[in-house]
Formats: sequence, structure tokens, C-alpha cells
Amino acid sequence: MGDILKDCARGRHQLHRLPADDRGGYPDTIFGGGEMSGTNDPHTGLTRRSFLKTTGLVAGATALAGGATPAMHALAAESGTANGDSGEKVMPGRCYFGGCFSCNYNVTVRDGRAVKVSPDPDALFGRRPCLKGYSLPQRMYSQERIKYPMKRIGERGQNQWERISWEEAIATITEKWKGYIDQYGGQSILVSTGSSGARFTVSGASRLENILQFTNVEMCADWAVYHGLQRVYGNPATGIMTAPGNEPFEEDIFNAKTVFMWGNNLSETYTQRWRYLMEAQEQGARIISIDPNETTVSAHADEWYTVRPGSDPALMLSMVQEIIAEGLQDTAYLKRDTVGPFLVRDDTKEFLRMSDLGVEPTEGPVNATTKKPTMIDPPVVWDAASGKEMSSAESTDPELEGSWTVGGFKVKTAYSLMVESVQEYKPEDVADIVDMSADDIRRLARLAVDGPVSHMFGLGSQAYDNGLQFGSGLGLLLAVTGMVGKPGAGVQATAFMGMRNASFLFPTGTFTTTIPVLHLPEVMETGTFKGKDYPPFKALYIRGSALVGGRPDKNKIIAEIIDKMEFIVCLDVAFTDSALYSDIVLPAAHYYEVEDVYGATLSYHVQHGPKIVEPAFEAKPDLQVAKLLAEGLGIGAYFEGDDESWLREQLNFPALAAQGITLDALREKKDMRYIPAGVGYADGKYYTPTGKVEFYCEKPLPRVDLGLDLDVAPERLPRFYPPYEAWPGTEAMKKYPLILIPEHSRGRFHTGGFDGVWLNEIERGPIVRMNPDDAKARGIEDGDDVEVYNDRGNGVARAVLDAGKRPGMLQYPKGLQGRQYKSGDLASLCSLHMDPFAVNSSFGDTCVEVRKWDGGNE
Ligand SMILES: Nc1nc2c(c(=O)[nH]1)N[C@H]1C(S)=C(S)[C@@H](COP(=O)(O)OP(=O)(O)OC[C@H]3O[C@@H](n4cnc5c(=O)[nH]c(N)nc54)[C@H](O)[C@@H]3O)O[C@H]1N2
Ligand SMILES: Nc1nc2c(c(=O)[nH]1)N[C@H]1C(S)=C(S)[C@@H](COP(=O)(O)OP(=O)(O)OC[C@H]3O[C@@H](n4cnc5c(=O)[nH]c(N)nc54)[C@H](O)[C@@H]3O)O[C@H]1N2
Ligand code: SF4
Ligand SMILES: [Mo]
Repeated sequence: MGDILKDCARGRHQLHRLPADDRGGYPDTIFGGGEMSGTNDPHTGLTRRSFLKTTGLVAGATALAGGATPAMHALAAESGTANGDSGEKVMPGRCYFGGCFSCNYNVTVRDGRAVKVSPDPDALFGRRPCLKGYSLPQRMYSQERIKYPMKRIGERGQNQWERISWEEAIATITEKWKGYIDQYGGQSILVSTGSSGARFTVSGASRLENILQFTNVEMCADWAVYHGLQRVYGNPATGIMTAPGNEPFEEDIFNAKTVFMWGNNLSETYTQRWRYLMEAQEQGARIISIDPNETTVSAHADEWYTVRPGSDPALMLSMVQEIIAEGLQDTAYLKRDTVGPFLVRDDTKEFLRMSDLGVEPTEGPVNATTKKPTMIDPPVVWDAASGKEMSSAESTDPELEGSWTVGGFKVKTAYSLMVESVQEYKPEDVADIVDMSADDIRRLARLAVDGPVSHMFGLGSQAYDNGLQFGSGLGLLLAVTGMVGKPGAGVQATAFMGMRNASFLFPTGTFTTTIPVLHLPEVMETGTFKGKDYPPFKALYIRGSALVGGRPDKNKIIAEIIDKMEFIVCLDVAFTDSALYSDIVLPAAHYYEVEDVYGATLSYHVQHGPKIVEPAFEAKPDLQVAKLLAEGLGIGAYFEGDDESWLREQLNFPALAAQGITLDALREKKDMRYIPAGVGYADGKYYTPTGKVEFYCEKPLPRVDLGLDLDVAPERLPRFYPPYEAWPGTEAMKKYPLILIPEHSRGRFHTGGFDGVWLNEIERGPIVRMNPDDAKARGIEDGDDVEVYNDRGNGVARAVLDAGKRPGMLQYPKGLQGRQYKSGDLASLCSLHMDPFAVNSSFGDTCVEVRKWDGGNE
């Protein structure tokens, strides 16, 4: 096996032609060029300037790539992990970037410190770790690691800290929390977690917050399409992100003839899957990319269609219209598996049921949650053979189309209503909306029936206010084409969240309140939630979350949430913007520093990672921090165990036990599948209220009940409505004519990895990609510093001219911290606006203007 790290280092030197004192002028240590002279750096105890004088080079990479500077050795030695453990060994390590693959690879441990990552050819997952995995050792001993507990000494956000002991930190926090809990109740303390919570040592720590009844802040990301799809197809394991595809992807993708890639940049964002897709293509699968921008995916695709941003639901419905107009729909599937034949009452728009015709409902099986029998009241269909109405449970040949009067009710089939609704999306009528030719739309319609067809979607199609309609529209397209439940067909979903042991997490049996971050400012302003008074929020615990900078409208989050908190604590591995705005900062243990179990992979596997080094500096795993806090609060009895016993307890639940999944088994096998392959769907079983594919939804529910008064009528069938602001003619766009979309950057996982050195060396700070024509019109040249701005904020980035970007669209690799900008932060530009049914962030529904930066606002 080649020496990957050295190879990468060689590549890095090729790229790295800047003089050591010029990192493109970026102002903070992350790029090594410091203007923050005299600032006391809590991380090292050195001032920035003296640190830089000692190193003269970018932190991290050099040390670990073998060419360490004395200061880098000093930092790594200071990490305290060596502990006399000398020599070199290779250990199995696990990467846990939330929602990725948790690649299992080899980690070289030298003198008690992780120094190098290399592939494990026998690993079940991630035989080709990505840049993020390779750079983990850099991050563990980076300047940006939170090393010790610290307390703020200057104003919030001023970045002045004093190192304190764990004892002092815990005593301060618990005293404050006790006061708030006594006076206002546990709900007055907000806790914000993020995608790192898929690890048991991280999610398990919510046991404390649940006992104390803290209010959870939900992050509102990725849910729009899932909610739309689940409205149509249901969810085989309620609460998790899944969609009707076949598992495992790595095998099933080879069964597909056609693969639609909707707004998805798989080669950068799911690199492990990308190689299977490329292999499938080599074996004959045809890849269709639908993306306004040129990406690696569209470059490799067999056909690439540029769609107007935010118009995908219209395109999808136009394809459905065309498929039906040409008679290409899968009638047998529609009749057998969907609500298509169900008769819909004209008066209520709900299904006509046997009880409407005087047939009493019967008792069904007992519902596991309510412990009451379910009531069976089948919808009515029009039976073709007998030429009359009949219970859907009895008819074997229902009519799919038609309208009748039954039992005095005017009715029409759900299918007929759907067909009527898509008539306004004829290719000619939609061409302008989607900015494609009618012929291209027709071609896509034909490809969508040339099966087996797999669909993959990304953030692109749910980056706008109408993302839910993309999801329900995709559900409809699957239903009309019958592309579900057979090999190679369906939605190859891109994220799962699953597996929680409720008795471990909620030992007192009381559940907590969750408030979506998009709705939180309103709750804070009105003091009410779901129409009832809610306790005032006094404190915030940010535990592994990019609450500041990783949610829309950073400035508003700071002004309306952060600034209103009396006391903020942040527990993280790296010094993020969330840490910057906190009062007490605590160091969390990194991936290799604690034995862990992971239950949120793309593959329905539970995975195990051993502890391979001691926590660096004074870091502690989240659950151990919870234990200290619990002890300080006098409820230590709930945390009597240790890392190992907590893992055992969390794994101890029937669904896992039945499959022999225990900590010991995991230690041996590393990866164990916990949901059988081909879950749901394949057997024609759908997890909806009617048990059928509900492209017509009787009672559309919001993803999260916020107690809002919602008009459900327009939600029953998928539809297109334009994005909230990123659409020609909106007030926002008249003022700010460009659309700014994020890019999930290949070298970072969200903000995770802002401290990883390799990608930073390539990008050299915030960049914004733009079409050369847009640049020219504004006098911007490649490499210029530009200010991107709107009413919500601004951010200065280096312009990267890229003819592959759609004119009128800017794109930025997201995830840097505010202090990595010369001014502002691109994360301040998107809005907290939400579709109340999806309750999801629309990161791309953002209008901006851009100009050459004049160096102001520093
Ligand atoms: N390296 C890396 N990988 C990651 C992550 C990360 O941060 N870094 N994050 C993970 C997570 S949580 C997520 S949610 C995923 C996101 O994974 P992706 O969705 O693959 O990531 P994006 O970079 O947001 O890519 C979105 C694509 O949508 C396109 N797009 C924009 N607007 C539209 C539109 O209106 N219609 C269509 N059809 N396309 C549009 C953009 O041009 C872009 O190519 O990545 C996961 N994987
Ligand atoms: N502008 C913009 N913002 C976006 C998006 C976008 O496209 N544009 N995408 C959004 C999407 S799709 C998503 S899924 C979200 C993700 O949002 P988050 O999950 O909140 O984002 P991360 O930056 O991954 O934050 C996780 C934090 O956990 C920390 N961490 C890692 N391990 C541990 C640990 O063991 N313990 C503790 N305590 N902390 C740990 C990491 O250092 C990091 O600071 O971001 C969203 N934000
Ligand atoms: S980020 Fe994902 S693909 Fe990359 S090494 Fe980690 S788990 Fe593997
Ligand atoms: Mo995400």
C-alpha cells in the first residue's frame, strides 16, 4: 500500500506556491497569516504572532506529513496523548462525519498519537477514504482544536478567553443551570445538537438533557424532499430519513438502466457511492443529470439538463403529464398499489369510505402506541366488472379513471383528480418556467419510463421553498411509472438517521419539547409555542452543532437567539463560531479518542470504532461530560457507568438483540446490518394511513406540528409554486438579481473540517464561484475579492470564474467560520423563511448582488 499521506503531501507542495507569509491575506491562524497580533490565543497560550514566528508555516499539515516544524512537534507533544506510549502501530479507525459512510480504515498511531490514515482493502465500507478522512489526524492536533475548558473574559464574540479547570467549568455551569431550572424549569435551557449526534457517545449524552427537560432546537436540514416522499410512500421506520429504494445501493445500482441525478453532486458529497455509480455506468447504466450548473456529476453524465433553479417540481409534473398523455403510465401498478382508484368526495376532498355508505367500520389489530384497536373503514372504489361501487378491500379490478355519484356523493377517482391537476404542466407551457425546451422535457419523460429507473436527489432540489413539492412530485413520478420495489428502481436515498434506545435516552420516561430552529425566533418573541405560554429561554447548550453559521441567516440567529441568552455553553472538538459566541467552551473528544458505535449510516448498518488514542489535551467524550454535569447537579446516580457500560446499555434493545448485535459482536465484526435488505416497499406494503401509495393525500400533515393554522387543500396533490425569493419578478430579485447557492464542499463536512489544512490550502479562504459573464458585467476578474450582499448580510470571498456556473447563479463551498472571512460571512445571506409543511431550511432560496470589495467593513 502506498504511503498516502506522503503522496498527498507531495501533491500539496505542488499546489502550494505561496510564500510562507502570504496565505492570500486571510486574517486568522487557519490560514496561518495572522493580523490578530497580541490576541492571546487560548489554544496554545502563545500570541498569534509569536506562534507564527515560531512556525513560519501553516499549522498541522506539515507536522503530520512528516516534515514537522519544531512548533508543530511542540503542539502535538502538548496534546498529552503520548503518555510514554512510544513506538508505531496500525489500528482500525473509523470516520464519523455525520450521515456519511463511517469508513473503516487503518490509522497509524505513533508515540500515542494518530498520524496517518490509509485504506483498509478489507473494509466493508470506505475502501477509499476521502480527503476528509485522510485529514482527520491534522484536525486532531490543529490550532483550532478546543483543548481545555475556557471561560470568556471579553465581550461575547471578542475571542478573549481564560483557561479554566474542568472543576471550575462544571461548577460554574451547574450553578447557573440550577438557578434557571429552579426558577423557570428545565425548558428554559435550549440545547442545540447537529449531525455529529449519530455517534452513541454523542447522542447518548442527550440522556442528561432529557432528564432535565431541556428544549431541543431542531436543525431543519434535509427534510423537505423526505417529507414529500414520505407523504406519498410512508416510512418503514418512522422518524428516520428513508425513501423507497432498494438496499444495498452498492448492489442495486447495477440493476438500474437509467439513473436520474437531481441536484446532487455525488462525486463530492458521497464519494463512496460515486464509484459504484461510475461502475454501473461502465456496465451500461445511463446517467441523467439535472442540475443548473456543471458539476463532476453532469460532466460524467450521459445527458445533462440545465434546469432553472427552483423549478424542478414543475419539470417533474410536466414529465408526469407527458407520460400520461402518451399512455406510458404503469396502469397495473397504479391500480394495485396506489390510491389512484379510490373515490374522492367532491364536497370534502377526502376519500369516500364504506361508512359513508352505511357500512359500520370493523375493529382491526391493536395499535402499538395507542393500545387501542384500529378501525377499519375502507375507501370505496368503482368496480369495473360489476359496474358499481365496492370496498377497495374487495374489488380486484377497480376503475382508475372516472366520476360518478355514489350514495348521493359526487365522486371522482384520485387518479382522475391528479391527471386533471397536471394538465397545467404541459411541456410547452412549462418550457419557460424550467428554461428548457419542450422536446427536452418530453425526452426526460421517456427516460423516466425506460426502466429500471433509479432516482437520486440532493440538496439542490430542496434548496428552495418548494422542496417538499419536489419530494411529493417525485413520489408521484415513481407511482405513475411504477418504478418502485423492483431491482434497480426507486429512490436511492442519501441519508438515514436511525436507532435510538429510548429507555437509555429517556430514563425518567418524560419526553422533551423540540422546536425547529426556523421557528425559534418567533417562539422567543411571542413567549408562546403551539398557542401556549412557553418558559423564557435563559441558557443555551450548543453541543456538536453549527448553530451559529451553520443555519440560515447567521446575523438574525445571533441577534435573536444568541444575544438573548444569559448563559451559553459550547462543547465541541473545534473552535467554531458557536464556540466564539459562548461563555464557557468545553473540549470534546475526537473520533479516535473514544470507543463508539454509530447508527446513522447510508447502509442500515450499526458500526463500531475502537478507541485508538487517548483524548488529546483535556478533551472528554460527550457522555463523560454529561456525567460530570449530572454529578454537579446532584443527579449523578443516572450516570454511574463508564464509556463501555453506556455503549452496552444503549445497544441493549430488543430489535438489536434479536439480530445478535451486541458490543462484543460489534467489536469483532465492526459492521452489522440491522435492517434486512429490501426493507418495505418490495412487498407492495406501504407505510401510509391507507397502506397504499398516496400521491393524493387526504390529510396532508406538516412535518412538525407547530400548532399553525394551515390550508391543507393545495397540499393534497403535488404542485409547483415558485421559490420564495429566488425567482424572476420577486421583490428580492428585483433588488438582488443573482441567486446564491451553497456547495457541500469536498474537503469539509459542513463546518467540520474548516480546520483541516489540505482543502484550505487549495481554496485559500472563502471563495465564490461565478459565471464569467456575470463577473464581466460587474468589472470582476478571477481572483478579485468580492463582496456578496443582500439585506441580511454580506460576505467577502475570492471570485473564482467558472463558465460551468449558470449565469445568474453564484455558488460557495459552505462551512468556513466567520473569522476565516476578511469581512462578513456568506452564511449570513440565506433566510430563515420556511414552508410551514416542510419546516426546512431553503439554503439556495437566496438573492444577492456582488461587487468588487473595496476593503471596507473590516
Ligand atoms: N464533502 C461533503 N459531503 C457531504 C456533505 C458535506 O458537507 N461535505 N454534507 C452531507 C449532507 S448532510 C448533505 S445534505 C449532502 C448534500 O449533497 P449534495 O446535494 O450532493 O450537495 P450540494 O453541493 O448541495 O449539491 C447540490 C447540487 O444541486 C444543484 N442545484 C442547485 N439548485 C438546483 C435546482 O434548482 N435544481 C437542481 N436540479 N439542482 C440544483 C447545485 O448546482 C449542486 O450541484 O452532502 C452530504 N455529503
Ligand atoms: N449556508 C448553508 N448552511 C448549511 C447548509 C447549506 O447548504 N448552506 N447545509 C445544511 C445541512 S444539509 C446540514 S445537514 C447542516 C448540518 O449542520 P450541523 O450538523 O450542525 O453542522 P456541522 O458543522 O457538522 O456541526 C457539527 C459540529 O459538531 C462538532 N463535533 C464533531 N464531533 C463531536 C463530538 O464528538 N462532540 C461534540 N460535542 N461535537 C462534535 C463539529 O466539530 C461541528 O462543529 O448544515 C446546514 N447548513
Ligand atoms: S468523510 Fe465519509 S467518505 Fe470520507 S473518509 Fe469519512 S466516512 Fe469516508
Ligand atoms: Mo444535510
